[in-house]
Amino acid sequence: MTLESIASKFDAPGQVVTVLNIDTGNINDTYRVIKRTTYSEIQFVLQRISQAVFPRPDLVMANMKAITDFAHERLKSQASQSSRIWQLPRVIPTLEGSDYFLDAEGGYWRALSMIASATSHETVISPEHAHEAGYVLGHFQSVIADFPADKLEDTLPGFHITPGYLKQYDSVIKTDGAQQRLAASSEARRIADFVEDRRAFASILEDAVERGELKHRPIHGDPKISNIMIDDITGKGTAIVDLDTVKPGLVHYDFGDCVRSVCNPAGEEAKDLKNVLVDVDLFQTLVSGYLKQARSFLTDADRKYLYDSARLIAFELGLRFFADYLNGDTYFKINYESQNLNRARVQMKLCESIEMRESKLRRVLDAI
Ligand code: GN1
Ligand code: MG
Repeated sequence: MTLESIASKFDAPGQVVTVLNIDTGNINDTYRVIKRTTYSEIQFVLQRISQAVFPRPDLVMANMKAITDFAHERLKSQASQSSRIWQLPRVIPTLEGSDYFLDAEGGYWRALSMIASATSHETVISPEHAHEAGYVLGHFQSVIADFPADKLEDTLPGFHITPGYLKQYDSVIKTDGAQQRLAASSEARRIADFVEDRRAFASILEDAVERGELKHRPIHGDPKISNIMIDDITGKGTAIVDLDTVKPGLVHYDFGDCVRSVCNPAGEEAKDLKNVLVDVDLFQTLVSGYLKQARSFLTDADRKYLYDSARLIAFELGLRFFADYLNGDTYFKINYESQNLNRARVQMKLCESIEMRESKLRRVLDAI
C-alpha cells in the first residue's frame, strides 16, 4: 500500500497532495501529510507504530484517546484564565471511526493533528527555550495529575525501571554477539566498566518507591526537548507531543529526561564528546520554569530526588542504548553502524558531567 492511500483512510477533508518523511524519533515511522480542497489545506501527522517496541498498538491508541480527551477538556475549562493558548494533538479517526488503520501487512497507522504555528528543536536554542521546556512539562504533569490511573493500560511494562534495564543488559552481555561487539571496541568496554561502577546507584528511585517515600502519578514518559513545541509567534511553549508513553510512574522520570535532553547543548546525537556536558545555567532556567508549575504538587521527598533523577535518566538511557547496541540494534532505529554505541557514549558522558557538577546542580535546586 502506498503512503498516499494510507493517508486517505483518515477522516480529513481534501485530496492528498504529498506525504513527507519526518526523519525524527527513534521508534515510530513519522510522516507529514498535506491535503487540499479547492479552498483550503490541512496537514496532519501520520505514524506507523513500532510493533517491536509496542506489542499492542491498539492499547497504545486507546490510552492516547483517553488521555487526550481528558486533557482537552481540562485545557478548555482553564482557557479563559490562562495567559497562553495551550495545544495538544487530537487523534484523527479513520473514515470508519477507528483510532488506527490496520494495513494488509499488519502495520498499525494513526493520524494526529498538527500543532499550529509551532516548532520543536533537537537541541536547546537559548536559556528561554530551556525555561519553556520545564514550564511545559510541569504544566502537562499538572493537567493529567488526576487522570484515573486505572483507565490506562500498561503498554510498555518496565519502562523507566532502571534495575530492570540492568537485568536485561546482564542477559544481553552474555550472548556471543555482545561479546564480539565488546571485543571489537575499547569504547564499548569503557562503557561496560562505567555501568559496573554505578550498579548500586541504579535502584535509587525504585528503592525510594519501595520505602513509600515516592509515589506514582500519571507522567508523560518521554518529555525530551524535541517533543516540546514552541509557539512561532510568541516564542513560548505551547504543547508537548508524543503521548505514547503516558502512564503512572514517577514525575522524576520526566524531570530527569527533560534535563538530560535540554541541558546538554550538544544533543543526544553528538559525535564529539568534549561538547557533551550539563550546562548549569540551562539547568537553572529549566528548573525555574518547571517549578512555576510543579511547586504546587511536588512534596519535600519529591524534591529531594530531583538531582538523582537527572543523573539516573542519563545513565538509564545510556544503558538502554548500549544494551541495544550489544543486542544488534533491535529497539532504537539507526542510520549508521554503531549509532547506538555513540548514543550511549553521549549519555554516559553526560551522566559523568552531572556527577562532576553535582554540588552546583544541588545548589540550584535548593535555591529555587
Ligand atoms: C525513544 O523515539 P522517541 O522519540 O519516541 C524512547 C525514549 C528515549 C528516546 C531517546 C518508547 O523516544 O524512551 O528517551 O527515544 N521511547 C521509547 O531519544 O522507548
Ligand atoms: Mg516517544
